[in-house]
Amino acid sequence: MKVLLVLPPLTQFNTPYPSTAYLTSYLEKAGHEVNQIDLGLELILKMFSKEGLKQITQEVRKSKIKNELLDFFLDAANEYENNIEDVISFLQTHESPSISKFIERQTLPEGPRFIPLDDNQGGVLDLYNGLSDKDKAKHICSLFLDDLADVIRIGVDADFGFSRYAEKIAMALTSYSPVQKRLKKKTVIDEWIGELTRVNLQKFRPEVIGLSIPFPGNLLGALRIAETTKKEFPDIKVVIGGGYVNTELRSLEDSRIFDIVDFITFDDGEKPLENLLSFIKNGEGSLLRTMYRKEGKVTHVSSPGLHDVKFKNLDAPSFRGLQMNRYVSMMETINPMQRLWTDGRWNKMVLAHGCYWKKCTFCDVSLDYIGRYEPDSAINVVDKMESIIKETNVHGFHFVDEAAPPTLLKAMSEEILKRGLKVTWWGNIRFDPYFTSDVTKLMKDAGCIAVTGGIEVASERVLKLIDKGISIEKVAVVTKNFKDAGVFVHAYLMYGFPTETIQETIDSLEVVRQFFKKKYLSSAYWHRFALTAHSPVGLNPDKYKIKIVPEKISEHGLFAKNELPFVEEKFVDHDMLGIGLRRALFNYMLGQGLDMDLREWFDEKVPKPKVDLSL
Ligand code: B12
Ligand code: SF4
Repeated sequence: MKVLLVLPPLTQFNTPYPSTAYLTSYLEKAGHEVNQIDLGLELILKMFSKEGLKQITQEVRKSKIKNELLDFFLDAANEYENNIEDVISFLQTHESPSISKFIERQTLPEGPRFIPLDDNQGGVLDLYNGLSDKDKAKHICSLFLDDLADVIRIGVDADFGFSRYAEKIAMALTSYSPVQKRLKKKTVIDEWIGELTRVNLQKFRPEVIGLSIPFPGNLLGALRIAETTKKEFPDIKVVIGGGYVNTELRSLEDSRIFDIVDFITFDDGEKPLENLLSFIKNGEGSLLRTMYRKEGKVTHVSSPGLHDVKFKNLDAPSFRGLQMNRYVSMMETINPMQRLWTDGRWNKMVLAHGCYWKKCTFCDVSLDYIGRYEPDSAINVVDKMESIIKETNVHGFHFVDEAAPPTLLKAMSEEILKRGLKVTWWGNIRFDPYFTSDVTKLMKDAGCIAVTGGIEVASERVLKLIDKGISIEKVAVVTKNFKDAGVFVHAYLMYGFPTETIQETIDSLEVVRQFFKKKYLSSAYWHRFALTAHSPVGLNPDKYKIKIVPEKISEHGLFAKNELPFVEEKFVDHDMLGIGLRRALFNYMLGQGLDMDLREWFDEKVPKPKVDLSL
């Protein structure tokens, strides 16, 4: 069958997300004619073109919103329009005759996003001065786009973000009604998504369109594409799948989404989609984890005897059709670890299905994409890397595992070195004691440049409750090993875990301060704990002394279910810590304030740290 797989707006625009690449590779082998497109990238390139900015200018004028940035933008509209294509071309190719013009800072209009650079806020200018000319130009061009993104958010569409579209609507969406309402409203961005859908459907003429929805910030974009398809090309069948669907739509009762979507599949898409294509072609057949509307009711079918393909038997993902050289790199921050998310092109690839640890109590371990652990072999992995390089000509890899298995990383590094393969790579790990100084050095030699991983909390009591299987002392050793090997480390941190006290969060910050001071960490991010339905805490709330607050379900039935509202048995005002924690991290990442009393980061009174840790 003729299938068009689509990455809907908006995920990221420096490199493609890998879901359609995995599905393309599998379905092509099964004999289907498959094309894939990144509509997020197409949208961004349309928006950030001379024509696109002209339309943005008109919309801002029409909006009549009174705002200082919008006034600045309208005054400088010609300069924005005349420079935008030069900026985008430089961020795509990393080459431009205009590099020196950009860094002289006389060419591009400079809005509020340039203030930290002008005022040397947090030492940003000092860090900027240490960059190469190319990186300086990249930073300047990124700030130029950041100002434009603010203009679009304020003057055109509040739902716009570089890596998410209308994410807020998709959060804790128990009812479909807000989406239905939002679909009725059309901003210029929605018009563009519709137009790009039309153009691609006319070009590829598929019988089936598969929309990948990895994150909440892709839901509206995907449904806009679905709506346009159903309205203008009613014969094309619309299928959705992806991380958001796998996590949030499992308990779907509301059938209204089937006005614009024909089928939903859950978990790995290879086998369900293969079966669905033959079901669509023949009007009958067996289905795997597939939902559709039958006689007005949501029906979930999983025929007995059908199974997923073993992960190690899958071929390398195929990025064919996703033109790597059109992706746009951004360097909004100067932190070398943070820029990895938005700068450069990375072949995204999975080393193992699921997580080898699968125990953390806040994590969705009961879901297939975490709970079913199936690693690939080192030889297979490196074969796949070589095959992807041939296709994309990109030698950088982002391993998108939940927590890459340490033994496989070691074996893979040995295999890369044995074959003399020149690659750079990074990915998410668990701070496992297996990462000794020998292993981290080996990884570095094989091209590892950075790792990310969850420390979550730096309190031994809460770490036990989370069942992360690590201790602060061990994390200190592992992060030091990476740092000594020359590998950047980014830590995910969490505050507000049930029963966690303010003292424990403050103690965590003290540990984090010491880690930054020792340069064990290059960057970090503090998340507020969120209770999710498929995590051990969500499945067993009493054990964690919380009560889930029942939600009102609309008369049409439940739409999404993931994040759950809850109350703790003993109230703790975790929220008052958020701003101070983020303020501290922002400064630590710039190497500032590492010797300050950490209570100064907070507006409210907080206790002195009590943690006794000498690193
Ligand atoms: C790596 C990762 C990240 C990385 C990289 C993200 C990126 N842009 O590439 C980072 C750390 C940056 C990240 C950030 C976020 N992430 Co994340 N991330 C992941 C992770 C671990 C792997 C994603 C991946 O590449 N998988 C590999 C691909 C091949 O798998 P896949 O997309 O699931 O596709 C398969 C199936 O879903 C299905 N499928 C996919 N599309 C389609 C389409 C059709 C038609 C069909 C039939 C099937 C199908 O078939 C595919 C092949 O089997 C997943 C969890 C997981 N294990 O998947 C979470 C996950 C996707 N992330 C999640 C979230 C929430 C986020 C954030 C929003 C967090 C936040 N609050 O900021 C951000 C959003 C970032 C963004 N806009 O880019 C959630 C999404 C669930 C939800 N509630 O919607 C997940 C599921 C984890 C979780 N349980 O919390 N993430
Ligand atoms: S949080 Fe990470 S290490 Fe823990 S179970 Fe989930 S994926 Fe595995």
